Amino acid sequence: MSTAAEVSATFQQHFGYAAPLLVRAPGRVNLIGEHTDYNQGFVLPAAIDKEIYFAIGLTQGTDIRLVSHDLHDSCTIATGQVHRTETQWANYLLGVVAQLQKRGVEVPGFDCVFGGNVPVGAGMSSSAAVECGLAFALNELLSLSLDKMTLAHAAQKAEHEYAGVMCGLMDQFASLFGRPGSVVRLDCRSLDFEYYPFNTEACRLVLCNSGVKHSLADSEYNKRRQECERGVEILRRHYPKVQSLRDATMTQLETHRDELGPLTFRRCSYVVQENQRVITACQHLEQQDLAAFGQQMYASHAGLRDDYEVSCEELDVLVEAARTVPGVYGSRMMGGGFGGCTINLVSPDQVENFIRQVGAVYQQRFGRDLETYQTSIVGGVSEVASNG
Ligand code: GAF
Repeated sequence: MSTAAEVSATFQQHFGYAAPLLVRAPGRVNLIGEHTDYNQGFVLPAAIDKEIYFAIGLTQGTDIRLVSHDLHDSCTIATGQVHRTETQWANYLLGVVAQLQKRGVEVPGFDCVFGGNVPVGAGMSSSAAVECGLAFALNELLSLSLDKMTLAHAAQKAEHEYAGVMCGLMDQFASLFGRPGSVVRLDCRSLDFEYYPFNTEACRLVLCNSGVKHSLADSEYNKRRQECERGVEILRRHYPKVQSLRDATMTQLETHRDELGPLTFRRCSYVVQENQRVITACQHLEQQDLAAFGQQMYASHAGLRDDYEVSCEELDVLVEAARTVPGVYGSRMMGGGFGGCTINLVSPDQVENFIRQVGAVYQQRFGRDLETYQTSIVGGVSEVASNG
């Protein structure tokens, strides 16, 4: 856990000069639309006040010198020899450098210290924040004038190639395009997006961290993506216009249920329904009907648990516990799954009671304290301060 001031001070200490640039990059929540991004569907994320800070400056040398403030670790690599390393945290950064280099950017030596308060493995996209923060910082320092969507794609590719997770675009998009006080609906095919004001007078976003991090999460994530692709391959034999699950309907899935087989059918039907849920949920949000919005969240969780099979016992217990608390509109697991957080929409006057009641259930059931975060919605990646 580090503050921007601490990251900046460590830079001065470690490298002996003041960092020319300080950048903040937020993590994200996602209200609804899980595992829809890589199926070219819709998502509804927002950037939150859990952030990674970067102190960074270009050098005359040819080395990239990286320091993780939170892990008390460092890594140096020559700009001409950027590759995936054994040091996992460094890969998120080196992956971004490699993407810029692939686009023909000559990346000179630079010094960078980073650290922050996005809990790792909690489904709040700490890795996307790291990637997007560095992409933004290098874009500034090198005056590359790359637009934010290009930075998001470079960061996503870094995750594919240097972290081995075949993620969609949601997390990187949310970190870069967040707007204070608004959630944003992204169409992951056209890349059109629309902001929806999120009224914190009416409800608060509370995250409950299950504390579970399954080591299988990344490989299972990639497997889900392949299962979806397999579904599309089968559907296309009958409906050539189906390019992704975004284009599929439940009737098509039902018609070819036997050919799809039970597992692929379940995976695909979850995605098709989740996509529709995002559209419906946005209509409810426009009408400020939080109760109806919350019902879509519960349905999303049930699909993730039963059909997509990416939940776990702890997350299911948290959602069921939330359901019994007065003033809770909706609750669901958030992010890739296999651990991490639930996201809960709670009436402001019931937040304390919610935390107490769900915490008590969690303690009784699993024998450990529940970590919770009341989050607010902030703007996307930006400069904190510039000294030159
Ligand atoms: C992870 C991925 F990085 C996102 O792209 C998205 O697929 C999400 O899981 C599930 O909705 O956060």
